[in-house]
Amino acid sequence: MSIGKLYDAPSCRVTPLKALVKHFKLDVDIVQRDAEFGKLFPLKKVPAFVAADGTPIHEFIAISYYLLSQIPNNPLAPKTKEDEAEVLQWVSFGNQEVLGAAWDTFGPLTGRAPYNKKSVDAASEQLDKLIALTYEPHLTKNTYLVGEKVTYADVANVALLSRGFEYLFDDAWKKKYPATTRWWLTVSKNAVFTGFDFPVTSERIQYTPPKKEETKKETKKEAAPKAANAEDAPAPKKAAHPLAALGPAKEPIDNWKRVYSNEDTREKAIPWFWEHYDPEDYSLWKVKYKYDDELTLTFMSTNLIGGFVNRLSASTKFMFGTAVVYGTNNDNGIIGAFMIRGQDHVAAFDVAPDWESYDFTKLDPSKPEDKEFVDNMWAWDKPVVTASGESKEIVDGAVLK
Ligand SMILES: N[C@@H](CCC(=O)N[C@@H](CS)C(=O)NCC(=O)O)C(=O)O
Repeated sequence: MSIGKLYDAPSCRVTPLKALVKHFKLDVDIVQRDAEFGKLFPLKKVPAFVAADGTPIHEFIAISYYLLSQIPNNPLAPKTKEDEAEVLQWVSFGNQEVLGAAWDTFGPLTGRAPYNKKSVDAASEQLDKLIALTYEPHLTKNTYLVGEKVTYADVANVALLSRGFEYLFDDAWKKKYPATTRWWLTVSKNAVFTGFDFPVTSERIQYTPPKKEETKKETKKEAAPKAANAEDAPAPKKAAHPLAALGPAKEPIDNWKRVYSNEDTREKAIPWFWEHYDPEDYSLWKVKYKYDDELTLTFMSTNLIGGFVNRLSASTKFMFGTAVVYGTNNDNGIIGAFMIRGQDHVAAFDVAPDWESYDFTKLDPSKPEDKEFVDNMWAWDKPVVTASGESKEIVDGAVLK
């Protein structure tokens, strides 16, 4: 009978566990996540391990120690109690501090988490600071993290740092941290990692605009042949849009769209918006999907709002807005904020055949909570707080511009 089963996943926390299983030929089944996974591990996070007696164990460090305890005459074992504490120290440090800062940097840069330049820059600085103050001085004087030989401290930390070498640490970085680089390159080739591939980049991954920016660009392309002020553009061949009867607004909506496209949302665009917002010419609306309960995978919800925004294109000249998907697979919702020309939301939204799938609530920006809602929707950098008070991260969004 096997010792247990380890759920497989492309996660740098799972890699060292799989390495232990394979290198030390532990009798562990490495399995794909199944229906039982969600029942035993309701947070649905990996690593996750089920011992032979059925005990479910989560947390990278706990599973590591369980597997290490199964290796007879473990050559990775530290020699003294002090070394043992140091191994635990480095494993905990790598798992929490280092991977935390690394994820907050590479997650958004690789499109796996929402991008916010300030947060990414801060996380990247923090990652470098951790390395500069810990690994680099230590490894300048020592070959390995603990004692004179490879321990699990090295195995775990090399894996936990692997996304840094894969996406972030360019050649200049490697020159700046030669001891960390030397140690990482050496240990990543250690026999314990036989069969594992650790990609090494020479250039730092660059931020590629998320869908929000792409939507902005696409709309810009469409708008290009029109006059600079779209509201003054000649009427299209199709029947005039009812909102065209309102005539030009005092502050053309395109000015705002330009600021939103080109400036940092929180720092520049939002303050500009409130300085120029004219509640006589425009109104603001909270737009909420009626059937959140029926949403399943977040990417499907993202497709849904992308489609909604596309179908609103006949009203593009008269409105601006963002809609976001928040939450996780099988537990997500859709909400957005839109500014429209005039006060009649039906005229703006009923160009989209699915507009009745949404609830529309007029916002009053003289109320701080409504104003903050608009800010949060347009910046989409903060979690959405649901009616029941739960805070849920934004996964993706779409901009109508
Ligand atoms: N404290 C946990 C963190 C586990 C964790 O965040 N795992 C990530 C992958 S490395 C995950 O499963 N994320 C998916 C999610 O948060 O839904 C540990 O140390 O094992």
